[in-house]
Amino acid sequence: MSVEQIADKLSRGERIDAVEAKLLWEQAPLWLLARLATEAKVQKSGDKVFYNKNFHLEPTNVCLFECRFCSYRRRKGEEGAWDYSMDEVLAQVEARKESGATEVHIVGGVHPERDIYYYADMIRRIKEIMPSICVKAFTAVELHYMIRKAGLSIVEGLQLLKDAGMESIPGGGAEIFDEKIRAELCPGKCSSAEWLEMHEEAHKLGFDSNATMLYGHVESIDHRIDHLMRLRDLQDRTGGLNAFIPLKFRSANNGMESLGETSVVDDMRTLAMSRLILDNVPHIKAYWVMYGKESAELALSFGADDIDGTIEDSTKIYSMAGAKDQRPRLTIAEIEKMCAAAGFRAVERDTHYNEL
Ligand code: V47
Ligand code: SF4
Repeated sequence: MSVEQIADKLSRGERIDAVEAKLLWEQAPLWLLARLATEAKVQKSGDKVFYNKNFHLEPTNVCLFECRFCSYRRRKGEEGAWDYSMDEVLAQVEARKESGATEVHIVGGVHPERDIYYYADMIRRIKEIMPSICVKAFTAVELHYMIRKAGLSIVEGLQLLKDAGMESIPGGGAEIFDEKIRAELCPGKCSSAEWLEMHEEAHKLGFDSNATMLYGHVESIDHRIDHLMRLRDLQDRTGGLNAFIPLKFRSANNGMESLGETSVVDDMRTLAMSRLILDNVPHIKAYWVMYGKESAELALSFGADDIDGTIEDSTKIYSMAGAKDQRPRLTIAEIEKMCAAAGFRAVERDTHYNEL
């Protein structure tokens, strides 16, 4: 099959397989990927690019895992470690009470002394302060640890958090599903099968979720395609994924610094290919905090239809890994300008992609 034949297939709305995806990824000119991904994006979301008013809560960066790509985690008591008390976390929510935020994204290190009951209590108390806020919380890695520690089944653990007020699950912790690469990057963390199972069970219980892929380190194009195919299969089974978010490896201050970073061209090809392979995932997110604002704007011409949110200087994962914005924040006017510059219209959404 030729690049032209695969392009025709996509333009007819047909699904491509792993062999076709590889040929396209490696051989299609950049302009063609931009055109095909934009066609697929417009098919799903027309001229809209979604954003939300959100902030992150990162209760701690103390983590018992030692992912080699992570610039964020610290050991307890180590310089640069933080471990906010419940009151300190709630004070951060209190301070944002009048901000108009519709989503709080809670994520952090896997703290050995915290448990699911503590986090369920945290969610309940956040909802008391901001009753209408949507709690999108805990990567499958954090969930797996806290649920197993409590001796609960996945369904029991997720139900407990749902009863506390959690509505959605963020996409982190997926890294790369290939078992060999995963073992190299983040030994000891929940396996690929466990990550996928967590999301599948969550979807069955009525949560929606996102998925990510950490790329641009030691993986190959085959590993990226394998990752995307496993997500496409999950989505065929459940339909519960809202958005896919490719995460570019940022190399500062971590154990893989010597690898450097992949090019913007690679970033755009990866975005476009994600859109083309994941024909059943409605949204592809260009997470501007990780790319930087300029690349995020460019990403809108390569199939992305979401740029995450205003953030309000509330996350440190990427500033600690070398991202340009050390205090990440976007105003609505900036978001509207970015979208207009790419020829699209900014639309505010909630976590579940209802338009506001
Ligand atoms: O799982 C950690 C990644 C993830 C680095 O669901 C790194 O809406 C690049 O998943 N270089 C957490 N990436 C962040 C995440 C996320 C972010 C924004 C929105 C959503 C969503 C999810 O960050 C981790 C890991 O894959 N990460 N270190 C690094 N040096
Ligand atoms: Fe811990 Fe997450 Fe960093 Fe891994 S990526 S070391 S799980 S904080």
